[in-house]
Amino acid sequence: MERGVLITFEGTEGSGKSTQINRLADRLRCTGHTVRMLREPGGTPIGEEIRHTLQHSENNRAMTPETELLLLNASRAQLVREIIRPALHQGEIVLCDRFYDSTLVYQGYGRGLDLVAVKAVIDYAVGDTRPNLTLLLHVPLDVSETRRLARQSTASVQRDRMEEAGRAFFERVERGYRALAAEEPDRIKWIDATQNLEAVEATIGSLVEPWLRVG
Ligand code: Z5A
Repeated sequence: MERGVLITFEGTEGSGKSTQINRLADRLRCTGHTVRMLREPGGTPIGEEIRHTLQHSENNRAMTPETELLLLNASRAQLVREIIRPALHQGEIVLCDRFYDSTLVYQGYGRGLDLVAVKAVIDYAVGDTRPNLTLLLHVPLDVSETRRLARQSTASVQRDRMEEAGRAFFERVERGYRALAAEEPDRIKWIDATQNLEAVEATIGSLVEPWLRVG
């Protein structure tokens, strides 16, 4: 039986997912919880190789949406079995930077793949391993773009194929997130991530609190 908690973070680029996962993990560890931080695609040696293929490899320019869907879910199937299930079994709090909602919105709504087919692939990859809580950090597209450009100007950034889609793609992604949040309001919590870091952190803290069991 699984005793842990799986919390996933979703949202467009630059919405503050990594920042808030780090803050939450620090806070939870200070209060005695065992926390596992993961990211998708990736999170295992196999998954990180898939991530490189999907995002950074010079050989990925001809990748089709179907290949993208299958690679993302190959990475996910590995992550679920190698890390997430054992961690939940040990009673850990698993914080995952993106999970299958990203596939629904990016490959389903964004790339336009058939949502029934996308869901079938996801079901095969994750089985009954589902998030207990999903924190959807929302920023408007302009904010997302501004934060990405600011990062690009300060860091040595690798080319990322996933960022090469046009604005219409990201508008469809945004619509996808709105649709998912409306479909599953108990699991998916919509958070205004244009607030300052501390305000977003406080909102996240209050949403996570009911899921905490010291173990
Ligand atoms: N993808 C997919 O298509 N299908 C899937 O199934 C999965 C993924 C799982 C992964 O990208 C790509 O894969 C992603 C979707 C696709 N592509 N896109 N486009 P990634 O992992 O490389 O990156 P990301 O997930 O898009 O996140 P990110 O760009 O790293 O951003 P973030 O983690 O959400 O934000 P951050 O790094 O914490 O913050 C960004 C900046 O904003 C930083 O300078 C912060 O200091 C600043 N920030 C954060 N919060 C605030 C607030 N509240 N105020 C002001 N400034 C802030």
